[in-house]
Amino acid sequence: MTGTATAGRAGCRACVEPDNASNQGRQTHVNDDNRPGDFSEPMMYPRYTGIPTFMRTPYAEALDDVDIGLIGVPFDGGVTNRTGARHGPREIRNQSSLMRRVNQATKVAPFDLCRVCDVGDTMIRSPFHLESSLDEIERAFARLHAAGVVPVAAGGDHSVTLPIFRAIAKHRPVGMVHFDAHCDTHDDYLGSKFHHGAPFRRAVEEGLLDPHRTIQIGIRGGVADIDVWKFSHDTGMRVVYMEELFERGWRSVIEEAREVVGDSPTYVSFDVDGLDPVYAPGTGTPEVGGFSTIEAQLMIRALSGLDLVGGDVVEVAPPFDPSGNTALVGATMMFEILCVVAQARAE
Ligand SMILES: [Mn+2]
Repeated sequence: MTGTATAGRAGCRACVEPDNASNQGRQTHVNDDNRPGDFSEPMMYPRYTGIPTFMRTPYAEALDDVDIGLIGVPFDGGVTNRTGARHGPREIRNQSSLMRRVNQATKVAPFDLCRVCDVGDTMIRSPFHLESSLDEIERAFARLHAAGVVPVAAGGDHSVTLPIFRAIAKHRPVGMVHFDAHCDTHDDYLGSKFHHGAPFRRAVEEGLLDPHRTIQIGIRGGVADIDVWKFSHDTGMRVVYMEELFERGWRSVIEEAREVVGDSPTYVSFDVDGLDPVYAPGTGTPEVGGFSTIEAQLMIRALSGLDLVGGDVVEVAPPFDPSGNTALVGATMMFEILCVVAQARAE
């Protein structure tokens, strides 16, 4: 097995591995001897078998031996129009069985660099109460953060990134590379400060997100008010509208993104509606004229080397795409984010 992986995977002792007779008494260590028929870890099982954890990683209840936690946030109570993202984590888990161990393009092997586990879903006991749901999400991520576990999350709608920031950015604001069709810096809507169009306005107000270290890429779509994203511009966020990305190309834009976020802690938030709906129709607020899957992959890979402290893929709404393709795309973007976050975590 080739790759830049050097750390050697000690095995995730906290992890509960799916019961498999072939696994009894076997080490979880992955080495160069992997070959078909080697069932030494869940990722080597046939991909249509077993309990569908994220990317076939071991499921962990305890966090003692976890470096990166893949976590689901099944909540869409912040959606302003078409709900469905609460079903995202389950379908992303299902489609993520198609992920493999090594990123062919970058040679990064995230499961060798870090102990990566599926740490389950954030339990939301009061889903009909938006603000207390956000509190519950925050507590789940605070538990990860306290254990030194870096989160790579699957939403859920984009409102969930605010409580993630409340958990991981309390002591210092983070920068952000944000892929989306919308800036999500709107104000109150229908009497609520909290919804999936406003998380980053609230995050700046709460001192969790540094707007000068924030870049928003892929913004487009008709608007009710031409000044709808005024908050982003007024606070100094770098807003890259889709026309600019199209004209300049992904490489130039991502070089600028690296300059914007610099060397300090940075989060990657990937809303699948940033992609053109031909690639990701299963989302609540599709906008035509977006970037492609390969452009997204290249942009995420080009974040390698930044001080990445977490990431998410949000707004996968499986009911709008019964083919499962949007969830496959979401799982793939999650894998790409995992690869660059694992590089950062391993340093
Ligand atoms: Mn969004």
